Amino acid sequence: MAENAILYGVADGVARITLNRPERLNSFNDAMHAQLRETLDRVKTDTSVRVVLLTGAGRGFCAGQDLGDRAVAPGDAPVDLGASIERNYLPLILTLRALPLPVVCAVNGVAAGAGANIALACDIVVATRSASFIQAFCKIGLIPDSGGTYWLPRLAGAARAMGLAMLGDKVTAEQAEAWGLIWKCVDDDKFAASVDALGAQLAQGPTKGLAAIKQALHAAERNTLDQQLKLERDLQRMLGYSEDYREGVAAFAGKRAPRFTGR
Ligand code: T3D
Repeated sequence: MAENAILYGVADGVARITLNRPERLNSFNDAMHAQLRETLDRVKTDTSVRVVLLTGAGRGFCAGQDLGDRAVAPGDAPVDLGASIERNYLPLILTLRALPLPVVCAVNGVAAGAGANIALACDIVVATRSASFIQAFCKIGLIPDSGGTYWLPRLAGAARAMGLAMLGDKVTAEQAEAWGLIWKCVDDDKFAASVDALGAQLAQGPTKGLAAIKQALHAAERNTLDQQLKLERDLQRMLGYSEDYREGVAAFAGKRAPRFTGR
């Protein structure tokens, strides 16, 4: 592949993945999707990785699909967008959700279209105060994809979901935080340090426990109370056997900070 559309590096347990097509606001073409898939496959097999950090290069996070690859005009032959979703966006979202690791999205600028919803698919979303979120789909006659119709009503409520999806208004990072779409927004000059600190905190955390939290909270979206209580029992049983649980209790008793190893 000619361009390095994805930058990747692992340091101190943090795998940093950077969408790298800044001149197109990191919008996705097929090559970038393929590189991201390969990168996530590497993450899955690298046992040193304890947290994934997804961000964008330049002034934007991601503007969704590269519309330069969709150069259609009235009267042209129809295109099958379902094939694109099936091949690229659908597996990407499912992969991010299924990774047994915390996935942090550091939204460094505008997140539009699928870019906004890829961010919302991550476990913890931190945005720089000047960032924004735009459900741009309605402006080109489409629906929010990449889980947009799933996240928006769950995170922001039905009324805001409908307004956001039908109007495509820009939501500031502050508003996104106030509406519960994201974890928090951070002043631009403190953003990099804050993201690094968050990555370090999660990378030093009890990795199995964090993965179980992710699994349980996602399962709660479809489970009955009875099913959820049983899942909590099963996960707690599994975690009770972990080295990190023993370390956590010993650290508490010893009045010291725990040294979790992820085992
Ligand atoms: O097709 C399928 O596979 C189905 C799946 C679809 C998923 C989707 O994501 S559909 C939605 C696609 N995305 C959009 O509709 C967003 C389009 N972009 C924008 O609305 C605006 O660019 C932004 C609101 C995101 C940012 O606006 P602004 O004013 O800050 O920047 P800009 O000037 O519009 O963009 C800067 C450059 O990036 C510009 O290039 P230029 O003129 O400097 O050469 C612009 O054309 C380019 N760019 C921005 N977004 C895209 C893009 N180029 C290609 N595709 C884009 N999505």
